[in-house]
Amino acid sequence: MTTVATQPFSGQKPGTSGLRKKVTVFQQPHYLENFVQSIFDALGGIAGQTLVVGGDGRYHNREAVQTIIKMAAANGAAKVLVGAGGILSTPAASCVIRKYGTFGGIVLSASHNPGGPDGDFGIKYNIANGGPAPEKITEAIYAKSQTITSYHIAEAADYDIDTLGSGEIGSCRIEVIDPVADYAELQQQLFDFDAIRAWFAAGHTLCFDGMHAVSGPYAHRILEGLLGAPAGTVINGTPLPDFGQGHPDPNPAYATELVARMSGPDAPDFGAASDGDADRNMVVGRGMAGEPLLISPSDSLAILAANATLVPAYRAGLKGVARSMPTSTAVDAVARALGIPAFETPTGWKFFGNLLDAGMATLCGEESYGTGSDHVREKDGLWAVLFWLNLLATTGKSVAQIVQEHWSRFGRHYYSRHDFEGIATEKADALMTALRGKLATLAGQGSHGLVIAEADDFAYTDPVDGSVSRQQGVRIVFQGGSRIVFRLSGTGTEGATLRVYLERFVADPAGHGEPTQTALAPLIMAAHELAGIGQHTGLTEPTVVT
Ligand code: VG1
Ligand code: CO
Repeated sequence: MTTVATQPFSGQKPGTSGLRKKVTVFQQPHYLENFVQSIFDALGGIAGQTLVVGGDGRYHNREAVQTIIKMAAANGAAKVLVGAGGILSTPAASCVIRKYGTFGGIVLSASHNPGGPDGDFGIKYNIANGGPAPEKITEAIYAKSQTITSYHIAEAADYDIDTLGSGEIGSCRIEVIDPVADYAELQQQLFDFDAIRAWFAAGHTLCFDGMHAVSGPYAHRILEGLLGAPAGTVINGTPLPDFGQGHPDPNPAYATELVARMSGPDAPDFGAASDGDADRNMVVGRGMAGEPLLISPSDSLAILAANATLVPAYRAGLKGVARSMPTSTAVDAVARALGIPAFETPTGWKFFGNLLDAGMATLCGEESYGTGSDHVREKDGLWAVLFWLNLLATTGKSVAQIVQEHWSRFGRHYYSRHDFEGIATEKADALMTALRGKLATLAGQGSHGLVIAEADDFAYTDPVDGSVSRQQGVRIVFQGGSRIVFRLSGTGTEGATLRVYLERFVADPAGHGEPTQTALAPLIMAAHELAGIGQHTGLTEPTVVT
């Protein structure tokens, strides 16, 4: 066990979901070590504790796992549970932390960001409830990283992380665990596996795209193994360190192979994709005239909430629902009908943890293809797919039928996100500052046939611990309930990304058949005008539309 002298690196500040930087940044000597020691120090040390470690298998994952287990040992941890091969999806890590009651866990992932030697790497800390560390802790980690002078590490040979079983580094027990088993067991307690098995046996079909990322092993074992879906149901199901040079972000822009397979008359009944660390989900049905039916994540959350009692785990009903502020208000309409509370939180899963722990919410979701429940404390991609499969199997309906019936009952919330990527940070900051500067004067103003009812900069007071998070996004609400939200991404590693979120509610089913971008056209124009996107960034069109 040695202590190594070091100096702080600037910028080790966790964003929306952990610390994300280029792989080359993490490869600098002491960079990862500094951050890991800062985590341990911010927690008041980890002597005698048990930690979970694993990641999404991206480039540099295995090296980072070795560093972390040696540092855990040198910092006096009693035990480290490591996913075999260094693999643990984000929801599986959450599951393992909870199931074994560990002190916490370290998840290595940059989620939907591309991987490989020139790609991104990331690290985040999850607390004992299995969820992302709250801001109080991430701020303490950052503070430690700025004053660090040394770290502890075992000078040991690399540990064999590919063989299940236990051994030790010094007096620290290292247990290499099956990364899928505990997660698969949990899912079987939640859903009606018999009904889903029967649905597949009756010839229904699914295409699940693992996008060469970490959901593959989970999807193979659960869908093709436990549920008897035919081989080939899971595509791109072997995790690769560079995700096959793809962008493991399950949305219409990047899940192009899935969208192609869901097109045409022979498309499977249901399609889904998951991201780098398997916490996101995109769900697709068979649409009309060979078009894929892309379900907006906000709608998916609302539909799962409205139908939750068809699933064994939620048969007794939901305690409440929660969504991030930019997520559409579709789920709020369901909550009103069910007579349960709906919470609006800042972007990022860490804000759901307290609501779930306190039993105030059962289902949570974000517009960024993230959905989850109180079964773990992370969003969970495959869980959402199993939830949909359970609904399809139990109702005997098609995806399109379920979606249409939902809109007829609750109205349709047209929704889209426009991203403007690669903006110089100063320009993006100037845009947000200018927008914030005029918020007070916006109410009553008109724009493209819309009248602004209210405008503010979203601040959140956690109803459980009273902590306050400010400047979480500018929201502009129009008369009639349409909304535009502006915020800057907190997960990127280069420049800034402006996210513009657009929502329009249409109650009358006669108005539910428009293409989304057409239905939102006046809002899109208003967004450009209000924020001066072109003047500030030089971009007249978004780089990604989801
Ligand atoms: C994005 C999404 C946010 C999500 C976060 C982490 O953050 O918008 O909803 O919680 O990614 O998801 P941002 O700050 O870039 O908008 V993941 O699957 O990347 O861990
Ligand atoms: Co993710």
